[in-house]
Amino acid sequence: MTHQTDDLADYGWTPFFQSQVGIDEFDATLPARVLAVHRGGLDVAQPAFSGRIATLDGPDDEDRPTVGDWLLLDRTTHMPRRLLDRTSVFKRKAAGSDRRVQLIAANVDTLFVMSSCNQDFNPARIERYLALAHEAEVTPLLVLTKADLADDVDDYRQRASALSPGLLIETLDARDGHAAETLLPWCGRGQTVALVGSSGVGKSTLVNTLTGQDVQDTKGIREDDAKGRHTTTGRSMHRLSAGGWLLDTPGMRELQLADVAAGVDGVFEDVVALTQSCRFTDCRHETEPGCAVRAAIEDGSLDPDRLKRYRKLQAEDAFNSSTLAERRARGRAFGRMVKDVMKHKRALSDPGLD
Ligand SMILES: Nc1nc2c(ncn2[C@@H]2O[C@H](COP(=O)(O)OP(=O)(O)OP(=O)(O)O)[C@@H](O)[C@H]2O)c(=O)[nH]1
Ligand SMILES: [Mg+2]
Ligand SMILES: [Zn+2]
Repeated sequence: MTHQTDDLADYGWTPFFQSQVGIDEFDATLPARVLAVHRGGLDVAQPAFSGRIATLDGPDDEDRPTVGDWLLLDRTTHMPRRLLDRTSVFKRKAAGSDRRVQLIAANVDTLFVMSSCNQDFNPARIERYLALAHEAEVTPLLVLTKADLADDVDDYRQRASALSPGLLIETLDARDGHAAETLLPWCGRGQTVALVGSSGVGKSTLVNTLTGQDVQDTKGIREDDAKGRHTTTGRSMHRLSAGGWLLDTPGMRELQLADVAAGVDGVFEDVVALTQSCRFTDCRHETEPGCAVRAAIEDGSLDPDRLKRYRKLQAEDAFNSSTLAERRARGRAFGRMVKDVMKHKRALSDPGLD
């Protein structure tokens, strides 16, 4: 058994997952990681078995497996038996009018938020991605590409570090093999990364550098994705030279804000802290007396543009969440979610449980 869990670690298996499986169940099943989701089934892999298996249905959108998930398979039939709790999950509102939740990726450890050291550098976009990372409970790493083309890389670094307290930032040339060394702490054995960033920042270039292969086109040409339908023939998870996994799906590239209130507040901790010092708890930071937010703008400690971006994200989130909330009220998803969050919080605050 020790031997098996050791090999499983190559795929990202950790004590977090092991702790969810009793000894008897562990003997009767095979844990396997979902590498790709297709209409007719799931591609899974683990040390002794890999292949296409039937999908696993669940009562709620969030109970269905997505890329990166861990499943327990029947040892003989390889039918999926159970989906394990996730350390993190990216989701968005599904296309179409009924606004269901669509899962994009699970069990990602680090999100590479990519931007370039040129005119593409856009604080609003970076903050949006950081909010997504916070909401998914994934550690963001800001990767600033094209450092080789910039006159003053430190200037970009400084502007970026103002976006989120304690934000991790790396600057690199995505084409250069040294990029793999720079990113090694996040790409080692069993670690899972995903990346986001606008067209041309060097995502495909970095994927090729980190995998040591030409797995993706880097011509900067948009792939032809007819509305809502994706002809993804490739795998969704790539093995990295350093031993980790890179999760790359069309969904990851199209992530939008959906129900990310906590994520937005996480990125704008400084603004949130200010709002808590306003004299009125329902302060709109407009003409109210004793407004700490306006005071901070006046004394120069808060960038008014940052406040604007915060409000825009909040408004966008309020719109998205209201429809999700309606859906949740109908289903039993909400109770489950609360339970999951509480469980996760407990696990985080008490490492002894893991
Ligand atoms: N000088 C320099 N060029 C880079 C760097 N990263 C990427 N490029 C170039 O920028 C162009 C676009 O890179 P891609 O990797 O295709 O960008 P992408 O993010 O995958 O773009 P989309 O697939 O359109 O989303 C290519 O010509 C790369 O060679 C870098 O760090 N430095
Ligand atoms: Mg690309
Ligand atoms: Zn105020």
